Amino acid sequence: MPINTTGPAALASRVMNAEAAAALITDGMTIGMSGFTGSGYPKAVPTALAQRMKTAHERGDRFRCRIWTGASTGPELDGVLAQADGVEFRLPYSSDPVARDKINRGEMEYFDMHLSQVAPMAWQGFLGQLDVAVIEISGIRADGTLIPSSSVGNNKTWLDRAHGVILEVNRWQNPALEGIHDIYYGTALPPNRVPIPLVRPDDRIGETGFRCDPDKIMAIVETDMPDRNLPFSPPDDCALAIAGYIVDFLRHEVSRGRLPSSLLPIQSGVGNIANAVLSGLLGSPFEDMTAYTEVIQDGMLDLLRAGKLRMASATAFSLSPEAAAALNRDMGDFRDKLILRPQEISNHPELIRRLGCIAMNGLIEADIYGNVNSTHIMGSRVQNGIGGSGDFARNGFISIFMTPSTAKEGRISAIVPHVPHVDHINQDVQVIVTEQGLADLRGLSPKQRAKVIIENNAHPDFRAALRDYYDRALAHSYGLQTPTLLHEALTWHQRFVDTGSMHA
Ligand code: 0RQ
Repeated sequence: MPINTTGPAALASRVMNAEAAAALITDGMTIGMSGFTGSGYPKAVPTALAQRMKTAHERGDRFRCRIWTGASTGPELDGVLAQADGVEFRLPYSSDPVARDKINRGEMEYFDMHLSQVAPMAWQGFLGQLDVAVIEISGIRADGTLIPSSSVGNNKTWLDRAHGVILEVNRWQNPALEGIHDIYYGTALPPNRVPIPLVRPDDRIGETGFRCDPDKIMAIVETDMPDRNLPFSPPDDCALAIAGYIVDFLRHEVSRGRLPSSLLPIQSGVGNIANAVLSGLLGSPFEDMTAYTEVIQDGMLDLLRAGKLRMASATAFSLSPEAAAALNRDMGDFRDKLILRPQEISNHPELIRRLGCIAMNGLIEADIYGNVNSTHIMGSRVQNGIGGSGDFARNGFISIFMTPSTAKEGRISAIVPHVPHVDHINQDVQVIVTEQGLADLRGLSPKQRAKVIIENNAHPDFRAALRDYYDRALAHSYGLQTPTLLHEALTWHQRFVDTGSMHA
């Protein structure tokens, strides 16, 4: 397909290959890259940069950079840079296995933060200066505006804040993407901040492209490389059971008049269970639904195709390779039903609260009082990051968390006396669902929550031990608002570290 680079003629002189563009980046720079899940991230320049870093290291020279993105990216960005030992500092979210190991070995600093806060904090000056933006786009218009790619993330902010800009124009991206983006330029710093004029998920409040000062553009690299997201596994019995409980719960809320029959805009987190819940909604009675969320997964396209979902607003696509190919083929049918926005808008607390999103996110473990750990294994090893889960959980109409009741072939209980790391405090957690059942925690005190979580969520293999802990905590705790045996609460995890199992 012809590449759309009809931009100002002066830009023609800045077209170069990835190696030449990567040579503009030097040791110690802070680089803002595009990318949100495996979509819209630059692919050629980070790979060439990693090669330069490796060569410098072989010579005994230091070459490490600070990397900011929208969220996780693909192997040609996070993977290659981590392998080259080229990342000194990373924000705001990463799920790359090589980077994860480096972070957990203490070889890479990682600032895991709410995704809605990245752009504001960059503007507030809290994150330091940004040297270069490396942004994948799908074209340059004659007026010099940039046509975004398959994710928006923080690109607007990186283009505005960086001293220099390197563009990757990816011809693999479908030209029909043009027009689906909504880039809002009305954000400002306090005391000049004003309400964001979005009152429905399908409102368009911005422009279809990025503005970019042409004088800042240092390089334009043409690429033809696919986005790379992970395939989804077909939902297993556990995911189907969780999806079933959630659909039943939503039906119940509609029958009690607490939700309209089209529900409220849904937000769905990452992973196979979230995707299974979306599949569960296919067979549900709800019609004319909308989504105001972070990523558009396979399940959302199925809901759109079936006519159950009217439209979806997000900041990125997060599609399996098959679904990405199908979307590329059928983009014409979908483009009026999809909007991609900057992540400070897709995840904005003001908008999530106004729209009343139904937040559905995964967790690693929850405690019997409803505090949730989404990020750390055994309290210290980071898995991915908080991502957008905190933005939606705190501000949503209902905040639902879901997980299998056990991990590691049943050796670990996902329900524990006390989470050793807290991402979502119990006040932000209204419903917890496992394949064992659903715990509706709304309006319950800590002691009432403990009973419901143990009986409805915990796996039967761990229920007796949790009841026993809770009974002894009732008898011996310092106070009885949230009964806790301080030492024993954390030895659950130590037991796994010592013996490979949480079973007594
Ligand atoms: O480890 O890969 O070594 O086997 O954690 O667990 O079961 O594959 O779970 O893919 O659904 O992810 C919370 C991580 C769940 C995800 C989390 C081990 C388990 C496995 C992964 P292995 P699964 P999922 C907005 C929403 C935060 C961001 C977010 C996440 C690995 O949902 O990153 O919500 N959420 N974003 O074995 C020890 C336990 C465990 C455990 C799981 N209790 N103890 N290990 N594991 N539970 C979207 C965005 O922000 C982009």
